[in-house]
Amino acid sequence: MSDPGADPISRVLETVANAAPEIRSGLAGRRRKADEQNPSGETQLAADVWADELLEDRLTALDGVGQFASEEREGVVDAGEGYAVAIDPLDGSSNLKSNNSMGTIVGVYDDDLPARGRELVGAAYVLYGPITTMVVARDGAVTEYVLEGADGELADRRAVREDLSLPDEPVVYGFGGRVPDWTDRFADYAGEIERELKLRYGGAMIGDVNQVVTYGGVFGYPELDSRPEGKLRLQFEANPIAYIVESAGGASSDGSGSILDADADELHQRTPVYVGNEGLVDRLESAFE
Ligand code: AHM
Ligand code: MG
Repeated sequence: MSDPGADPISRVLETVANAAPEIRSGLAGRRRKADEQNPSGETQLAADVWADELLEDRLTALDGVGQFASEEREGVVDAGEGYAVAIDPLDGSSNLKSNNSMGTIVGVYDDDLPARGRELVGAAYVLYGPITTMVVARDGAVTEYVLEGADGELADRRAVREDLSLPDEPVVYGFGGRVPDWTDRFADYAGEIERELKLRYGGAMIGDVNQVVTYGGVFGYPELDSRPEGKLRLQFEANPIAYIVESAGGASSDGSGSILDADADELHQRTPVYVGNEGLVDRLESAFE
């Protein structure tokens, strides 16, 4: 997020940053269910639908954005010529009921969707925690900003961590899914990690990944016995997070290789996700061989 409006990728990232204070302040009145399901079959909240429409309006209006897609809508929206933008408008929105952290995720692909993570040219997440922060990866560098601003005003963005990289000594881990549903090979790996690191798990990937980015460690939403493909979606969640964590010197895996190398066959396809310090992700892959 350098020169305002300098290029389409910056414009996308700035648009998400500018929308963040407004999304945050609009959450309080939108905790009810929306009587609809998203394409993954999950019940949507009013906040999911509202944030999706707000970001669609703003992002499809930008020059240089050719496609828009979201976890909360079925198909790809054609927006003209340019980059493809994939978003998860409110990641971890089930945390809205209990008033815990949530996020917004954005990935900018230089290819038509669905696309491989290697086609990403920028990605970011907003974390609605006690303060609103945004972690942006571009050109191999990761920056954390604090976002402040009132509704309808441009957000004030202050860089608080530049050239962010995962600490060498990992401290925390967080694994999703119900333990009885974990595969044996993942349960064996998790058992080792539990003896080494401290549990930090809040049920919103952005909150949990930000713990890993801050303290070092590993986050996983693993393959499950009932659902070998896990829960998280490749285009909207896994690829952007893998891009950010790898840009911060960490690693990502779907169990066999970097998430960024996974073939993208369907817009809403799911994938197991493991991200964190390289040594911990390597161990996961070795345990799966
Ligand atoms: P969402 O984007 O529909 O909110 O779902 C994604 C979230 C992730 O943030 C989190 O890691 C995971 O779902 C938790 O799932 P569960 O509550 O099923 O354990
Ligand atoms: Mg999500």
